[in-house]
Amino acid sequence: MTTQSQEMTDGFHLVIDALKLNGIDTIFTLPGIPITDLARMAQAEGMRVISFRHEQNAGNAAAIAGFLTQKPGICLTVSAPGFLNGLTALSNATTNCFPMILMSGSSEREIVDLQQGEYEEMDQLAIARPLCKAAFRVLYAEDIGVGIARAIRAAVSGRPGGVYLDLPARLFGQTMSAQAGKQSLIKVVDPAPRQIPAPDAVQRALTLLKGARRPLILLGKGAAYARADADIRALVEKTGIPYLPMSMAKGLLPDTHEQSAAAARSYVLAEADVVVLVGARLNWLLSHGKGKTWGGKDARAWGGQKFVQIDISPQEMDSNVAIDAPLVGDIGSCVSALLSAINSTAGSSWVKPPAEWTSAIAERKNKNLAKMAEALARNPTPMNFHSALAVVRDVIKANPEAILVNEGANALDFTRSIVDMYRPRKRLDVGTWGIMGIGMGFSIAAAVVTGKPVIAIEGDSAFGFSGMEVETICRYNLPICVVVMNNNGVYRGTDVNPSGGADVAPTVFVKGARYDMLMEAFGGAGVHVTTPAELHRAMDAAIVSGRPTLINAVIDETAGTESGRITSLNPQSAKK
Ligand code: FYN
Ligand code: ADP
Ligand code: MG
Repeated sequence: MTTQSQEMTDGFHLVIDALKLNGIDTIFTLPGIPITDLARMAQAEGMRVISFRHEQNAGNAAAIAGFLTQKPGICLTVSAPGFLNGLTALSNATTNCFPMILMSGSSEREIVDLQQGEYEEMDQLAIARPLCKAAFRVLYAEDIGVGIARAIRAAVSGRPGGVYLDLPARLFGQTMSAQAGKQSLIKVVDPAPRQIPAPDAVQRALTLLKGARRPLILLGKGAAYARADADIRALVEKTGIPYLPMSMAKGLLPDTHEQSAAAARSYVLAEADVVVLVGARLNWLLSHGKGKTWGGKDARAWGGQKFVQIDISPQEMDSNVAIDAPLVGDIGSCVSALLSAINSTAGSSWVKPPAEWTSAIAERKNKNLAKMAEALARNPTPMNFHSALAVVRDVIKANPEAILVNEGANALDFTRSIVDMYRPRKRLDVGTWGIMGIGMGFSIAAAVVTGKPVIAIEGDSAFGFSGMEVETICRYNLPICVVVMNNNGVYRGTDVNPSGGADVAPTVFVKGARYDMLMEAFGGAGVHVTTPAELHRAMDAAIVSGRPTLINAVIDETAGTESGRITSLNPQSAKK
């Protein structure tokens, strides 16, 4: 009997073996029917299994682990409700081009399909399909190897994204001979193949760039993901072209770099004549490449600039405005091809952009930097976003290896422009959707996969979406310092109920809430601060100790603005 069972394997083990064979060593999960034993056995087999309090946070963790490692992050959930909780994260990952695999257990197919009222009945595959890059189901143990190989390839090849893998409960117990099982597994060869750009496309881009008088390079999170850091820096420095980082591309070059045009954003977008997009899309965050932001005559008019777009997805081209020089391929290959072309055809004769352009940018930039320095130097009572974030800026400067997670409205927008980043992939935020709820999931995964300290700057509203995961942070004793920017509400804490009723206004929370005590409840360090000096001490202590810490930073409740810097997207009634 024993010898026979040693020769057998089952669905549980084949899933784990297939993941391990492909170098995947971590699972983000919340155990329950039918995947409890899968989580246990994965841990027994040496995988890191991080167990959360809500699947959406496990899903966000998997997504950002994918972004940080270029391997698909794995989120494992139970059926129907657990699956749905993970689905928001899967969909967000797909929108942001983060590679992840949501693996969910599912209930008995024949009952689900006849809608006979199964436990957690749901046609999960059909629901997931339109919300992710690819969706697969495995019915037989011998197909687990193929299923996982397909999921990995779909997640990381081409434009990365989210993949759903449906694992029916009955699959896990299926047995087969251990040897046949082993042979059924696939070690994926070259899961994210390089995509070399066509030489004529490189020449077209170079010709356009050479004719530019006011060129601009725009770096997006695709550029951060691609890990072509040295070549991207060389491209910027060799050409002398000013660059603008999208929020998660901050730090690809240090924000203090003299060619950074971040503090002259409005000026460069409106004035540039040739713009090179590197892993950034012309979506809402870039005003769709048109309108007044881009020097267009009215809200819908195109500006006069020409675009080079480097992207792995050919379909991204012309999505909003005409792309004059599409450069399709992986960013590493495209940037390196562009660099070689610059070096060989232009050689030492590469002409840097006219001083007229760079000095006009410097002038705008210095004006904004001076204005900012003034705002940061004030020390009002109560503390406001600026005085608190001046501290965060100094702490990041002293700890450039720390990862900054950031969500909220004002807490997001002020942090983005105040806190300089110095290293690639250190700033993780709400991304393409402006989603709230990524905070603790991103923080936990960042700490787990990088081992670096994490600082999460959270609006008090944003924190609420994933706040229960402070227990998870304590349970795994992670070096995460959460700073809750507590201004008593969404945007501000000052709204009043216009009807005069007893309920508070919909944007207002409990005044003077003590989020620090939430962390203390699970054995972490909770600190309540009301001044920049106290905040600085608490953050330094958190970094030195590496202990889970939550700092409740009391911010002037009148300090925020409606929707931060995107007020224009929040319709307001004209009827008062
Ligand atoms: C930038 N700026 C600076 C600096 N960096 N000034 C001084 N010092 C520094 N370091 C200037 C910059 O030139 C701009 O001024 C201004 O500050 C704002 O710059 P920012 O933040 O880079 O750009 P902006 O205009 O806010 O960009 C638009 C955006 C951004 C859509 C890309 O707002 C964004 O990423 N938003 C995400 C919002 C979101 O998802 N929210 C979650 C939902 S909240 P000028 O050049 O003078 O214009 C729900 O309510
Ligand atoms: P941001 O929000 O910072 O502007 P986006 O997420 O909108 O960035 O854009 C990222 C772009 O990068 C996407 O269009 C995606 O196809 C592209 N991309 C992601 N990874 C790579 C890669 N390795 N090579 C080329 N393009 C990539
Ligand atoms: Mg708030």
